[in-house]
Amino acid sequence: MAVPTITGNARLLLGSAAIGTGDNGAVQNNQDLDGNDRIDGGTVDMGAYEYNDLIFANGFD
Ligand SMILES: [Ca+2]
Repeated sequence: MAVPTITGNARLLLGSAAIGTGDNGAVQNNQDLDGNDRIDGGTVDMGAYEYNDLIFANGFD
């Protein structure tokens, strides 16, 4: 059986529909795959990475 693989960059971009649309109740780690806070802006983002805009490092996203 083939195992799915991912190549490339799966980080979210500004304007992504995945930003702020995750389920905070499903979060199992305090950090994303980059080691950043898993919940930024009050609601987790969908996917393995939390969107982090350095301009809004104070919590807005
Ligand atoms: Ca977020």
